[in-house]
Amino acid sequence: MRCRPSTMSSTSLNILLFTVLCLLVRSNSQTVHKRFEYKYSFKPPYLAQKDGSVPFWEYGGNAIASGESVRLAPSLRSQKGAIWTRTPINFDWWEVDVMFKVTGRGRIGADGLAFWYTTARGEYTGEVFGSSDRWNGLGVIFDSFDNDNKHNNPYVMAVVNDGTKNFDHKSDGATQLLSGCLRDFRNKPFPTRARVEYFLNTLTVHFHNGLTNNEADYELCFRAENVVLPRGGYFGLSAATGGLADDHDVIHLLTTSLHTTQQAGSGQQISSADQQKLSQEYQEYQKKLEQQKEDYRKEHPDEVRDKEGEFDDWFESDGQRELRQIFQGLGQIQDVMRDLHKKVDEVIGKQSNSLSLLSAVYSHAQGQGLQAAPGQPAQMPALPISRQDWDLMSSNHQLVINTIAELKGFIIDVARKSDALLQGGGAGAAGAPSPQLLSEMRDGINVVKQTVAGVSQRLSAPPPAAQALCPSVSCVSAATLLALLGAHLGLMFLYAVYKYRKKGSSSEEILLSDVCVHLILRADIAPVRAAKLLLRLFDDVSEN
Ligand SMILES: [Ca+2]
Ligand SMILES: [Ca+2]
Repeated sequence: MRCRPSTMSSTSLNILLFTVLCLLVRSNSQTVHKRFEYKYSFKPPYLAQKDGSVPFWEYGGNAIASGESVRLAPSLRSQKGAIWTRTPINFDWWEVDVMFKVTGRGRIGADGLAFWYTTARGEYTGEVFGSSDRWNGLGVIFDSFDNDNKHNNPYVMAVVNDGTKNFDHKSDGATQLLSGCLRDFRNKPFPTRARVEYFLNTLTVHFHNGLTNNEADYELCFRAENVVLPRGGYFGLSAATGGLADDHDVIHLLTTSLHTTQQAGSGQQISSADQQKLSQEYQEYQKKLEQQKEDYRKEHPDEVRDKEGEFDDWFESDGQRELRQIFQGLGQIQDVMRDLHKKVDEVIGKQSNSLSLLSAVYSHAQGQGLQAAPGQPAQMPALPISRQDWDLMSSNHQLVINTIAELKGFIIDVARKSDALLQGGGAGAAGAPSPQLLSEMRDGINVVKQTVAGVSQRLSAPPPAAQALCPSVSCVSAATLLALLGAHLGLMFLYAVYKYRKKGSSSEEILLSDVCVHLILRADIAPVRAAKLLLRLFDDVSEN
């Protein structure tokens, strides 16, 4: 009995470990495979070619592409521009990293910039941040201007549209947005970045505030689950200015397709042959660009220098330099803080790990303690009797044994006296009991003997088992039964004595009957042993 719980607990522990292992293996097997999609990306240097075109992309409106960035909308009034992928995407899940700068002289800017994933390419001079209204798909909007005057701009938000809704500029899309976060992305020392991830119908937007140049400084803007976007859409970027105007520059847009393991496995089989060809293509393209740039430099040596000079003038003011130094200092402080943060996270992680281990060990030990200790505290609740009852019972047993020892003395005495009586009766014929009486007595005694033997057999079973067998409420207790048996025995014996006395009485007979009455009437006689001893006495008597 005691072994079973511990084996059970070890089995359950094994099952738990197995489950954890299974989960670990499963989570490892579900690693996301990423693939950079250069046909849906652009980045400096040589973002735009010599003719101004951006490979795999089309732009229009007031947008201008240079080698370093795409200026979607310049800081002039009512400007609009956009850039779109030429072909729709051919993968389901993706991650797009957009690095951009929204800069302007004003304390407040307008209107903002948007990233799109829509079933059709939008206009270049549309109503919603330079793109079309009633789009079908997703728009991640960086809204600079506070139209509803709630002092909650600049704001980053995602708006999913099924092609039927008009964007509500008056409320800054407050009633239409899926989710968003309040982030200032204007006039930052470094370019701001947004990482939009759409994987297994979960849309996550991380934002990099541009206070540092560190790749790791993204923070979560929002995460939205159960987002269903149409398949095979186009990526796009657009921007617009209003009465107030910012420069809206996009430095890069990097697309990565995301694949689960199964998808990646099937995809790799197809691409293994293709891959070499594509990388070759890419390298050739890079060489061509390099060549073109060299040619351009040779042809226009002054222009390049002038441009660089312009930039130098722009950036070399004392205020700017000071500001940059401050920001650099701040960036370093932030780096240190982030390292500290990571370390604190590590410490907390380790602590919680060890805590959970400790608690697991503690609970396991506690469970085993209950099973291992044979002591009453652990097992008492399983039995129908309490410890007090148990103690009472054992003390009663002791009392019974003492009483029986006392009784034994009496009975031996009685036996001796009855022997003497019988011998005396044998000598005198008048006082001898008739054979008929003796046989009657023997029969009666045999009946009692059988009953007592049965009872003693039952009583010899261990008390807890006896307790467990009979329901505690309705059972006749052993004491009651034995009292009844004792009374029965007593009556039998009294009857025998009475019959015996009828035949002929003497002083010895009176003594015998008195002793028996005394025995039976004694309150503290332990019934079992008394019955057994009486039985033996009767055996002796009947044999004689
Ligand atoms: Ca707005
Ligand atoms: Ca607002």
